[in-house]
Amino acid sequence: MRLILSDFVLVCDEGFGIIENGGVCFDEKIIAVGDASELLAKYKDAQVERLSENSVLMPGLINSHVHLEFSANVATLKFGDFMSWLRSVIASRDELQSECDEEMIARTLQDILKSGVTTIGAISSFGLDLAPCVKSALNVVYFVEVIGSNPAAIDTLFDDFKARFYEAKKLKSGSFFPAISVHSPYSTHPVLARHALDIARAEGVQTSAHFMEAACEREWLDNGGGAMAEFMKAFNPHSKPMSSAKEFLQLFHDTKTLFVHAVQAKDEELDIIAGQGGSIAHCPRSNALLGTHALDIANTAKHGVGLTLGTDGLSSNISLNLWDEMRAAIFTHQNCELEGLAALLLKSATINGAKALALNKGVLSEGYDADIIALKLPQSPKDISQLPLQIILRTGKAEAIYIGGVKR
Ligand code: MCF
Ligand code: FE
Repeated sequence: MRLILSDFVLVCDEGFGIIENGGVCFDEKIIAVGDASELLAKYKDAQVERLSENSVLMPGLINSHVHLEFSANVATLKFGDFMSWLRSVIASRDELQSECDEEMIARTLQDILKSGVTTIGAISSFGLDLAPCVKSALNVVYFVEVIGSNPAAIDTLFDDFKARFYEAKKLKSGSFFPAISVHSPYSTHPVLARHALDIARAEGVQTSAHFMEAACEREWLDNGGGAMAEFMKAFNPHSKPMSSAKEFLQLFHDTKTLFVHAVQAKDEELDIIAGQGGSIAHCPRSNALLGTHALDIANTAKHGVGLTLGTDGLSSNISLNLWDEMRAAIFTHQNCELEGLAALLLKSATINGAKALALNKGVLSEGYDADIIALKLPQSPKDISQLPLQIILRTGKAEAIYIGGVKR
């Protein structure tokens, strides 16, 4: 049993409690959180460590959406416009895949861990990331991707998906959770999506989908027009949207799905997501680099949709550091009140991420998994109400990391 004491403890519960001169007592689970002197008096057998000045303890961060298999991208993919990006992905997917090996993914996972992220939601398109994810100290919710729109190829695509999913299922553990991702409404045939989601419900695994990422996706699904239509019609002049946005969401009934991006989602679609108990993965830097719009985070909150935070892959980002992502979000959402925004971002990266991924994590409270990070600020803010903001502005890595109570 360890007892760690710090200047500040960020509980990351619903009320976003902050304890000054606090501590956390834990083994593999959290035993108690509270005032330092009270914990010292109560847990006399604990191995005690007092962190240095300006220290913060908080739950390990959760990056709810990342694509590790695209980690070789630096300047191969075209940024700035969603359709140009998509074309460049299709042109360079094989090249990027061949440049990325298990070693690169293992290194990427290690960097993610050192930043203070203890859990990721990883989209797996090919299965290249399976072994490194299983071996990693990180908790990984491993979303096996199903994708493909050609009706004639549904059986083959489904067989390939099933092979990847059941391979992952064999490796399920206390830190590796197989899950299912339906790529998107424009890329995945609804029959294929339905089959995959039947497996998700039968196996009781988490689900995710890219949804309403770009204005051209909106236009294509709503009326079969726009820049995405031009792209689709180059393959097949008779192509039509495979489902409406609403029909796509309805495929996810009886699942609590993590919908990624959703910057173009309409109010009624947010209501459907909220009604299903789903969440949104917000990836602000990906949205900026692919020329889509900033998510209206006040509106998602108004509709009762839980907000989580993701970096997306290096396919649409310059780092997989979730602190960088939070800082970018601070500069993106200039219409939000700053201190409230900082607290919302930290909740998105902890409690909300854990809820969306159905994990007993993300909060420093009795009974939760002891996934804990220690941070060190250059200076403590004079006014404690600025602490969440200062943490986001000043942190790039964790000083110490515990996963399931084990120091990493
Ligand atoms: O989230 C970003 C942008 N939107 C969609 N897909 C991806 C993103 N980053 C990587 N992807 C992958 C996706 O998983 O790129 C492929 C899929 O395998 C795009 S579809 C040809
Ligand atoms: Fe993505």
